[in-house]
Amino acid sequence: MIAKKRLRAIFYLLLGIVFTLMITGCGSEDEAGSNEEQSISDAVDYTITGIEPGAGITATTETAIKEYDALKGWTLEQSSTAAMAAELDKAIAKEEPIIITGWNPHWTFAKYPDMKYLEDPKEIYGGEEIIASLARKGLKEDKPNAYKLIDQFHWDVEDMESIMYESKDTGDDIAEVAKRWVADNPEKVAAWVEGVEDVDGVKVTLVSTPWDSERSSSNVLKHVMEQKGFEVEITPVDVAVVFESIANGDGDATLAAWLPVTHKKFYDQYQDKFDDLGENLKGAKIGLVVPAYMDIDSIEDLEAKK
Ligand code: PBE
Repeated sequence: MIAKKRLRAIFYLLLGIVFTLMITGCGSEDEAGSNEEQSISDAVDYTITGIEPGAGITATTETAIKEYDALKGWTLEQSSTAAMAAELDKAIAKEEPIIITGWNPHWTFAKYPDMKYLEDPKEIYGGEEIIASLARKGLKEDKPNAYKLIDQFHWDVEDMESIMYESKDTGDDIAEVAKRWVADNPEKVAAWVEGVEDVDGVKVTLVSTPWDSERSSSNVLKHVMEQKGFEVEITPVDVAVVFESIANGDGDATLAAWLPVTHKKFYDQYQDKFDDLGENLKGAKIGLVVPAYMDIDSIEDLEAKK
């Protein structure tokens, strides 16, 4: 009787073991199978979702594709910042993989705090970027008060972001939000206008780029300058045209130069043809960015297209 019970127990134990082995065996085979089928590189079709062709980050990403073996055969899809944001929304909604050209300050990181920059061991995208102000040659002599104010303008990442986020949240135009920011930040503004005399309708052209970051800075400065009596026009153009027009004197100044990496090509090209007034913001950054749910950390974890 006892022997029979023991036999039955052993039988069920063995059955259990066989069954467990079958299940775990199948499971790991399945996983291995799906891993092989779809790498991240394959899943994104060896494509980086980019922005405008005229952006510095577009040129920098073309360089990255040339420099990294892991990016051989990859495509940078160029369209617009809005189209890229729409692709990102779609991918995140479905938890699908996507690789974008991303930067700070930008509202993406407020809307999706779980985004990460891919490590860039070759430092193609550099480390910390600054945003610099440039003035045309002769502005200092022609419009000394404008030059002084532009030279004294600088603020923090948080200031710029607060305008971008508020515009995104409320739907109010950045120009309008910038005006409110100026009213709400009298101490910062006071430091910029220190020693600047009031003028009577002196015209100033600020050349800028179409991104929210530069629309924020340019509109803030425009509003402060108008309070001092300047008449300010903001012209949003491609990065190449920003540098060209400051170099040839068509534009008076810009607050939109991302350095030392993002706009290096243009900076070097026109280097001695403008006054570099130094940074107006520290702590900017560019790179390849992915949602945190993607199991990847470095550009070198990607794979060349076969
Ligand atoms: N950006 C935002 C621009 C500069 C500001 C990083 C997209 C670029 O030229 O790449």
